[in-house]
Amino acid sequence: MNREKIVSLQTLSWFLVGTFVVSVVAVLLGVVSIGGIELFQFLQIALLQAFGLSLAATASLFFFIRLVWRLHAIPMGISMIFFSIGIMLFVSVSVGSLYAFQYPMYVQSFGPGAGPGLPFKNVITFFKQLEQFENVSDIARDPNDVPPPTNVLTSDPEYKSALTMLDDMVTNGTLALVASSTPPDVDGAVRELHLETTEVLAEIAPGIVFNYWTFNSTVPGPFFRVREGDIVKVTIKNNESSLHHHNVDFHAATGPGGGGKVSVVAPGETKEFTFKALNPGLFVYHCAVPNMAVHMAHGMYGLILVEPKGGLPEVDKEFYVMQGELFTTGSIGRRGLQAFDAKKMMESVPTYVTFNGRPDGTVGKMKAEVGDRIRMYVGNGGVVHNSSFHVVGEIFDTVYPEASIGGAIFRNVQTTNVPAGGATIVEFTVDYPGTYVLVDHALMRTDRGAWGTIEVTGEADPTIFDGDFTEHNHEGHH
Ligand SMILES: [Cu+2]
Repeated sequence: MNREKIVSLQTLSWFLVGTFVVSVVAVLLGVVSIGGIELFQFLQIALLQAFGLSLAATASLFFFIRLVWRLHAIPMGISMIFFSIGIMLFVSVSVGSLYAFQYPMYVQSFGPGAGPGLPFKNVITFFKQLEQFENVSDIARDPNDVPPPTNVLTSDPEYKSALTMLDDMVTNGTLALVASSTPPDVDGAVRELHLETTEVLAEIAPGIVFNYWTFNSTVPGPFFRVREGDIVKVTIKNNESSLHHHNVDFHAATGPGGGGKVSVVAPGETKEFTFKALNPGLFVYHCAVPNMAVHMAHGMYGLILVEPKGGLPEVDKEFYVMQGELFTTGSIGRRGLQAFDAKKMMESVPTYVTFNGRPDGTVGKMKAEVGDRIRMYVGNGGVVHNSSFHVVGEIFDTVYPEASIGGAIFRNVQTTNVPAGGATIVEFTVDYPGTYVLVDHALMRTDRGAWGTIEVTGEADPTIFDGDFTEHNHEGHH
């Protein structure tokens, strides 16, 4: 081995080490200059992984160069260069360059409107504006957050004063009997609904952060309640901090795009529109700005109940649960800031399936007493799976299939379908104390987060259920 060769080998090695060190510093400076320390903290796991991978790559390159040198096998090195060129050609020729400059790369869509991929510049903008996003401590909407029936809270001031007057008359004995809680139905009462679209940061689970897009900063958005024949006046505002346009499509509305066409709001903009609630039922509302699936898979969905004239039968408890899906770049349980993964969405493999925005979103929040009649308003934001909705240890004595009101009623149902972009209403009476677990009975999804609990307290009636509740180790791993 001659001296010149050894010198140039050393130079090459130092060059390799130098390149590695410079790249590490450049990446760190780049991250901090784009999104500050906050971005660095969010990305620390990914950065550590990238560091590990490039360390390994540098080391193997170091080894490889020395091997080639020792064996005096320059042609071997050249063949490796051609090997690399060949592989690159193979990968790039089939997908073309059109979708290479977006995130994720090469995701093409044949749907109407824009595809689910984002131009790289949007990704950079997101990182740059990271600190302006609101941090929401709990993204899950409380399942108890159901407004009372419309006849209790009529928006018409004349009805309110008339009801108060009648109530007073009953109290002071002027009037002996009056059904004060059910005013006659009015056609065309005006109901005002307020929506604010926001883009926020919140935890999917401890340490796992996602950029949710929401209606009123929870997932699902607020539960609205109107009555058949009402005039629904919708105000939609897009928060100034948003990076995207949003809108709302009410499945309860009859009109172009369910309101979607007239409600597209740029960041900071507010719009109004009205529709008449012609059909009773429980309806999904959602953002419909292209790419629609992308907006819904960030959390932009909710439910509106159009009560039939005369209302629904009275119950003791009403709960609001909505299934949804999250697609993150990291696999399930991976910590740190998780970017939305359009590729997983296109391939229909959600990372998380949720009840109310996150795994555990409804766990421990729904409570009832033995004897309570429960009604659950259950919706599904999709964007992939229908839900096989089931409450373990209960039977739905009444189901409004597909949330149809005025049509067939199903009796004594174990598991009911909640289509993506649809809903159901189930009713049952809790007869025995305990924790009742609600699931999507396509049970793989339970492990991805699709479950919740209703805790029932009260007297146990052994004629309904009896058994030995002593705990055993039944983990099943042995
Ligand atoms: Cu949107």
